[in-house]
Amino acid sequence: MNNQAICFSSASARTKLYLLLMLLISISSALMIGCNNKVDYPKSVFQKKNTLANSSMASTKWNIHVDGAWARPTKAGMMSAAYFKLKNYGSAPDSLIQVSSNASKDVQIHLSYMNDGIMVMEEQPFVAIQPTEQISFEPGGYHIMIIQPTMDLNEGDSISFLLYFNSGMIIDETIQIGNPKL
Ligand SMILES: [Cu+2]
Repeated sequence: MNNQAICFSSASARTKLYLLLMLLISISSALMIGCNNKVDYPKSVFQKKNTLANSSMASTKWNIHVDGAWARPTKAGMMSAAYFKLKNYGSAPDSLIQVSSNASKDVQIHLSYMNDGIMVMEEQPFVAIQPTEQISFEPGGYHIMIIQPTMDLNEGDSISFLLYFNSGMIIDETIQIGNPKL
């Protein structure tokens, strides 16, 4: 009841196209829940879903790894972004459809690109990844936008992310604050 209300109010701000895509994604995956990242589920709920997802997957058909993850340091209430590489080692295409984090109730998949000489960014309903494909989430491209983190994100800290895929797979990833290459 309460969850429904939260979903509704956050959905009203989105475009019709986005709603349509979300609807299609919902239909295509029984394990996908529409507004997860807007609701503070206890960790145990996620773990239960993770087990369900794994038991319904055929061995390595879906097998996606996260590599080199990091997020920008920032203060509570300011924006941050997380970056990583996704590599599909499986034999089936899949799509990243949603991300949640313990650092913020509002975490979005974004794409930055140049438009008439100006860098803009746009929320993405999903990011598809083909077998053997590697997709870089990096400054100036795809990134995970952390809207108003509820805590300071200091260099060396780590925060948790859950990456939801269309196959039902959920990756539980701990991400370090600060670029390890800088
Ligand atoms: Cu962004």
